[in-house]
Amino acid sequence: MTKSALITGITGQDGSYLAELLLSKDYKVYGLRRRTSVPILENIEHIKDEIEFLDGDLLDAGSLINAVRISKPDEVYNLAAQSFVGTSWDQPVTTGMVTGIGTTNMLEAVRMAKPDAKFYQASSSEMFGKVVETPQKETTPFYPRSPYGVAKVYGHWITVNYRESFDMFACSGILFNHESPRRGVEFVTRKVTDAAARIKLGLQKELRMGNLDAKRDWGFAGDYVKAMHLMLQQDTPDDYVISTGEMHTVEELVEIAFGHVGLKWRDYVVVDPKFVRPAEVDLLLGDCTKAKTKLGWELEVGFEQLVTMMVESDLKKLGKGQEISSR
Ligand code: NAP
Ligand code: F7E
Repeated sequence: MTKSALITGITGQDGSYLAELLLSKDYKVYGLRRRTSVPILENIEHIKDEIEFLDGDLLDAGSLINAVRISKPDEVYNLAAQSFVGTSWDQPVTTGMVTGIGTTNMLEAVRMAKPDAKFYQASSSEMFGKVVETPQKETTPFYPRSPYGVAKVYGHWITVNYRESFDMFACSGILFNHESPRRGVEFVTRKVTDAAARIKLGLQKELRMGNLDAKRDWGFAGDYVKAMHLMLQQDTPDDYVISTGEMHTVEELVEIAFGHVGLKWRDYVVVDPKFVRPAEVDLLLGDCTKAKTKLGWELEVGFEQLVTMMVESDLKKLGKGQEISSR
């Protein structure tokens, strides 16, 4: 029988890859979409006719109950969030409400309208923040370093709590940074690949950056959404770290992106205190042994391949005159 899934955050990077994956598996896909003055459909333009959109917002509990009632989903993927760490210092309350309390609103909607639906929560490696051990795994204590990280810790524990309180099939995927050509341009990978392409094409002169020493474990979003789906195909709910197990600095990222278009990054990159965060997460490195062993999850795209894929995509978009507003 055809399964159905409700995805919140369908217009975002992960929502678009997950929708593609589920459609390829013959799911009926419902997407929760909030009202915007102009439609934000760039990431899902190619599949929008195959998705049934439901209006709603994580801050509006009634709209979520309604969406679950209409879709009667077998699986719910809660991907919606205020997901940019930088903005979480400028809008800590919104971030706490959407990224934290929004998770409770979604869990309550499922509990009331379709309690046997399997639930996925988009937890984050940002919960490890100022890391207390390396590499980080499912048992590593949390030490969030931003309002975003704090909100995600809340979302994580409320998901665990609903699993334990109401016997719901609720899983948290603790995903490390994952990127793609569909990544928002404010995140460091896409900011760099977009700038390398613009500078190459003569559309930009320099790139202003924050901390080049930060280290991250970066993977490809297309690989990571497969792990989300696998978590909900298990017999019992659990939490899993999803990562590559490889760490690179922001400087290495810049070097690969600029090198790919034949430019020396030092000629263009300027460190600007404006992009240095009030509290930094210096390094993140995940141990995903549990996901590999229990889910049989495997990575396909490596770091260099990811960065060059993104630069190529940006060159193509800009070459076609598809301008992305500068930050
Ligand atoms: P993203 O591209 O920023 O997408 C976020 C989505 O949430 C968008 O569809 C956005 O809709 C929606 N949204 C925001 N506020 C909402 C609200 N109040 N009500 C309903 N929808 C709302 O994020 P992503 O990279 O795909 O990440 C997906 C999830 O995984 C997020 O929860 C993120 O925090 C988490 N995560 C991401 C990573 C990563 O490296 N990408 C790692 C770990 C965890 P609009 O289009 O209308 O803005
Ligand atoms: O920063 C440093 C910055 O904004 C990565 C989100 O998806 O992954 C993401 O959060 C690093 C940080 O991602 C610039 O200081 C230097 O150390 O790309 P980012 P993030 O903060 O790691 C986690 C797992 C999530 O859950 C989040 O939703 O890069 N950095 N210079 C810079 N970062 C940005 N954005 N811009 C700079 O100019």
